[in-house]
Amino acid sequence: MYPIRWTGLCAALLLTGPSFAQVLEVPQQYSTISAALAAAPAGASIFVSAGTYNEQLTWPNRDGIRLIGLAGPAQTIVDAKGAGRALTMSGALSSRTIVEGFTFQGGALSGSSNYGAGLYLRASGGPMTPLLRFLIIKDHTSDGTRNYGGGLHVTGSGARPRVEFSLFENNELKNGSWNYGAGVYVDSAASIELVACRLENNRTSGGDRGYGGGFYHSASGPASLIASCQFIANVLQSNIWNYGAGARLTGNNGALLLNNTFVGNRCVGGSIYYGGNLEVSNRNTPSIVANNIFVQGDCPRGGGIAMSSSTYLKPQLLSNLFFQNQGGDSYNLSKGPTDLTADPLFAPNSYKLLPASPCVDAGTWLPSFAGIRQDQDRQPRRMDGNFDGLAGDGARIDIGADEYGIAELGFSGPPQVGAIRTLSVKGRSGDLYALFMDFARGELFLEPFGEFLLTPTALLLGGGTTPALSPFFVPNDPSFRGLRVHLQALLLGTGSNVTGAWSNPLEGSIR
Ligand SMILES: [Ca+2]
Ligand SMILES: [Ca+2]
Repeated sequence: MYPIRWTGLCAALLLTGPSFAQVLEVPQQYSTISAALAAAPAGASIFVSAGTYNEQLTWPNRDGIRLIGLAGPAQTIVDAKGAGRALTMSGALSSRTIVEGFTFQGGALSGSSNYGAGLYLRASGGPMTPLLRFLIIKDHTSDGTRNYGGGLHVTGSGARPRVEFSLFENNELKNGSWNYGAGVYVDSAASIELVACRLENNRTSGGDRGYGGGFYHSASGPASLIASCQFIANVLQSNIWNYGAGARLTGNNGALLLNNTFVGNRCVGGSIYYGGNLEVSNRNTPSIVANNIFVQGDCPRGGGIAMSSSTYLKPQLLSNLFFQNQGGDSYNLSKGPTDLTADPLFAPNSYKLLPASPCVDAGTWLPSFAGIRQDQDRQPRRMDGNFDGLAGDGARIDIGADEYGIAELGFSGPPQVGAIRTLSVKGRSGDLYALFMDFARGELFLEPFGEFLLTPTALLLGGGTTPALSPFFVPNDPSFRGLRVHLQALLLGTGSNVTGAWSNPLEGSIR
């Protein structure tokens, strides 16, 4: 075990210069998150300590505010307590606007037109492209005539939020003539990047239409990107039409549905039904459905994937895997020539791949896959999972939401001025590793190692052999607070082939 040189961090901070972002603290300086949001200038960071905040948040139309739950979503909870919606964002906000590390729960709407019981994002006066990450969005309910979006509703031309590493769970749309998108609803002018999220046990019940238990998008604008997500046990149980219990992709324009894992999504009851795991029906441009796992879906017309009419455009199907779908793997369309039928071999009690899975290094990579470079457990996509290096198939993307990998980087806690944290690097015993740090994110494919997610000017902090535990120290200077640091380790195999794999990247705001 070798120590990681923290002097590299000090030098880097001196060279780069800290950002001097203003920091507001809840509840130390502001007793409520709402008060801090109202007071925060553009570009400020709001650090929220662990606790339950019984509030309904309205975001100000000022760009670049970062709202960070310091202890993470399990301990930092915004509860609307059934009084209405949990979070409303309306205006023009860029990706410098960040919401990270919260649970949003307990939203409830019951009027005739219910748009987003949990979160509502509307573009107005410009693009709406905030970054939402490490969120739990659960237990929101909408009960009325039009129920559009239980967990999240995205609307307006120019709206394209990126939502990543977040859980949508147990959101419900009830009794509507229209129950669209119990987990996530995206309206026709808007789009979304939904990456490495999990949508589980979202459902519609009663009423006429249940469309999209996990996700619904009827698109006339840009293609949405849905990648590395899990759709698990979402249920449509409306009285007449149930289309796409896992997801429904419809409207004029197709979506990019890449590397997702669908398990056990079900259409229950009703009289007209299509697609347990997925219903797809686009008119002008087809959806691209590649590298997805569709297993154990249940619907009398296509438990795996279905089109509600054979006259719509057939999606482009590439390297998907089907297994044990009740009602058939496909309905109104045929599987693609590179699709597989096989047991995906999930690890016990998870949807991660075992090393012997037929999904490992078996996917198809297309240039249009930009933006899916991390999997469910934040490992980079395109890794050499079978460690056959340049002598074999190199770093190929896996099928499904999980990329199989053995390199893991961990932090004992968020970086803090004047504090020492412990970094852990895991690999096989005796693998060599090198650790890199940066102040920005990048994307660089390096065969045969896969995706490097820092920039070419990242600093080499040190290295050694795995497993390793090493200190990471931030100088005791408050001007470093709010600065974001990014770390990633490269694991180098010691076999005969030249090969290796990148770890998950770590990133955090210095507190
Ligand atoms: Ca791989
Ligand atoms: Ca993984």
